[in-house]
Order: sequence, then C-alpha cells, then structure tokens
Amino acid sequence: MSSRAEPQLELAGTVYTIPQLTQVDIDWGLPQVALAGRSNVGKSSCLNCLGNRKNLARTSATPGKTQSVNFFRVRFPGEEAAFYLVDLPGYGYARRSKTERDKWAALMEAYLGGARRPRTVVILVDGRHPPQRLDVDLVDYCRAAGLPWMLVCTKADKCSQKDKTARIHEWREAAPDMLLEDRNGPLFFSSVTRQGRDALWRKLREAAGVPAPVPPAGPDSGPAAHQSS
Ligand SMILES: Nc1nc2c(ncn2[C@@H]2O[C@H](COP(=O)(O)OP(=O)(O)OP(=O)(O)O)[C@@H](O)[C@H]2O)c(=O)[nH]1
Ligand SMILES: [Mg+2]
Repeated sequence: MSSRAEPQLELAGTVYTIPQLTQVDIDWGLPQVALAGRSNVGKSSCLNCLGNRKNLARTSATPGKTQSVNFFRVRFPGEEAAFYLVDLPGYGYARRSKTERDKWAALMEAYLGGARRPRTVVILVDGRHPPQRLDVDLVDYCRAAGLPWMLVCTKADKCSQKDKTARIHEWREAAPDMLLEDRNGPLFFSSVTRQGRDALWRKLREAAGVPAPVPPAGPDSGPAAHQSS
C-alpha cells in the first residue's frame, strides 16, 4: 500500500434500527465488508487505522461504544472501484441489559441475514485470548447463512509469540474450514503499531471483489519497485 495513494474513507450512513436499514441513503449496488466482533476488540480502532484518521469511527476503552451500524465508503484515488466497510456494534458486553442485547441481535440478524447483506464478514477476535464461545457462534452463524467470513486477531502489539502460535492452532481446530489462504492462521493486526495493515487492506479488497489493479509494466516495475509490507 505504501507505494500507492492511500484509500479514503468517509462516513456515508448510520443505522440504529431495523427500518433504517432499508432507508439509509447509501449505494446498495456497491459491495459491503462488515467488521464484527466482541465489544472492545478494536473494530472501530481498526477502521480508524485503515483510514489514517483518529476519529473517523468512535472508539472507547469502555466496551459498548459503537451502538449503530456505520457504513464507511472506501475510495481509491485514481480508481473507479469503491466499496463500503461497515463498523458493527460489538457483542458480549456483559453489562448490557437483556433488552439491549435482544435489540442488537435483531439488528444483526436483519443486516447479516437480509437481502442487502455484506459480501464478507470480517470477524475480529482478541489475539491475546483463546477462541471465545460468542466468536465461534458468529463463525457458525456465517457458515450456516452461507456468508463468507475471515478472522483477524487484534491487539497484536500485546500478543507474545506464544499467544500467536496458540491462536493459530486453536483457530485451525475451531474453524477448519477457514479460507484456503488463511490455513496458516488468522492475520494479526494492531491499530497501535499498524502491523498487518497492508495485508488487511489486500484482504479487504479481495473480500469486496475489488482487488488492487496490477501496476502497468515499466522500466521500474521489477519486484523491488513494488514491495510493500
Ligand atoms: N493495544 C491495543 N489496543 C487497542 C487496539 N485496538 C483497539 N485498542 C483499544 O481497545 C479499546 C476498544 O477499542 P474500540 O476500537 O473502541 O473497540 P470496538 O471493537 O469498536 O468496541 P465496541 O464499539 O464497543 O464494539 C480502546 O481502548 C482502544 O484503544 C490495538 O491494536 N492494540
Ligand atoms: Mg466500536
């Protein structure tokens, strides 16, 4: 990514209720890739890191910050292709009331199970912890709904090598049907150090069906000229 102009993210729509899902003024012809995961796992921070902005999506050390479905339009300078990254409210925040949890579940079901569902769900999990029940439930839900999904381990800056090795083994066991290219284990990402950012952009573009254009061959287009992390 470093050799190209940076993608631009812009908030295009916010949805709090099921009826708003069909009313929100976004281009439904464009693909959507949703970021899902437990409260506090780092979904909104990931979006801000991807967009190189501090407050594009609101973040907080207190779980339960994002309460709405937020559609961010992604554009690539010099390209026609665009898609939406969708920041979802997190699950598993124990201090939420049952009414709030039910409301969350209904909104998620309406979005992920609806006609205008995302093309792929990125399931963010905390790289410091073994697979949690609710994360595996979401994998199961996507699998049953025929929704392509992929895993990203967050807070990689706080993960030891031992954590990483353990997660790779555990997730391979918990989700043996991980995408072929992910068999080596989930991507590790940090919004603090930006580790994994370029790789995540590549995956998001593939997930959206808008891979980066191949640069034209030229005198300086050898392998060294296009290396990125
Ligand atoms: N060390 C570290 N902290 C992170 C990272 N990503 C997020 N955090 C912190 O984790 C907390 C939660 O981050 P958010 O991005 O708000 O999490 P979220 O998943 O959007 O949470 P909800 O909106 O409640 O679902 C904040 O205090 C962030 O600063 C990371 O990569 N490394
Ligand atoms: Mg959030």
